[in-house]
This record gives sequence, C-alpha cells and structure tokens, in this order.
Amino acid sequence: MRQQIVRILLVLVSCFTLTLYAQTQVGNLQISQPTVRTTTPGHMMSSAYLVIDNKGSTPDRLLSVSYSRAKEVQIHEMKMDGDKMMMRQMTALEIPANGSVELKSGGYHLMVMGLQEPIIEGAAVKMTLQFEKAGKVEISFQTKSMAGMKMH
Ligand SMILES: [Cu+2]
Repeated sequence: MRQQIVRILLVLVSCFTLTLYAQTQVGNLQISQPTVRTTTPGHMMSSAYLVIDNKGSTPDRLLSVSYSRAKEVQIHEMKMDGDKMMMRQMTALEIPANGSVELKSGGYHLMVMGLQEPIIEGAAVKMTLQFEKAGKVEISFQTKSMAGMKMH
C-alpha cells in the first residue's frame, strides 16, 4: 500500500517535470533544461545551457556541438582568475559516471558563434550534441530572453 502511494507520487512528479522541461535520453545520458539566449539583430553570438545526467557506471564526454544556423558552437568554461572572469574553450566536457554536469550562466556553457540570423523568442533551435559513448543526439533548445541577465 505504502509502496503503491510512493509509486503514484513518483509518476506524478515525473509527469510534472516532463511538462516543465523536455528531457531527452541518449544511451545512459539524460539531457534536460536545454535553453538558449535570444539575440538582438546584429548580435552574432549567444550562449546555451543544459543539464546532462549520466545514469551509467562509466564516464562519458561531450565532444562537440553543432547548430546549422551558426558557424560554430564551442564548449566554454568560466572561471574566476583573481577578480577577473575568464572564459576558456574546452576540447571536451566530462560527464562523470553516476553524476551530472550543469551548463549554466557563470559556469560551463555552450557558446554559439557566427549566427546567421538572430535567435528570436520561441524560435526552434535544434543543436546536435556528439558524445564519445552515447553518440549523437539532436536537442531542441527553448529560447530565453536576455532581459535582466548579464551577458554570460
Ligand atoms: Cu563563452
């Protein structure tokens, strides 16, 4: 009885989560909360964020990201260097076994460079992520307005 209630609650919680954020499963990885910042005309750069959960017992690595409407998508890391915020391009991003990595403002993020058109509110932004073990997966990013946010 008690177990059944717990199970029903879990189903309810996961339904709720699914409506809030689209989740994508690829191999042992679960990708959620993909968001990309909207841009103003003339701005060729944006940043994108997501959460990657690794349910597997071996680490995986995000090797590359591509977006058909941009020249390049880089994997970046932000770090404080003394009192300066520094940004560094990474060749790969490790997703630890049974762990997760959050790409967020002020931390790891995807840098979308050389945009061919602005990213407008509600646009369908699909990027392809390439993982070492889980392989390739296409993710739809939800647009998020820049208003009230610091660049990066
Ligand atoms: Cu960056």
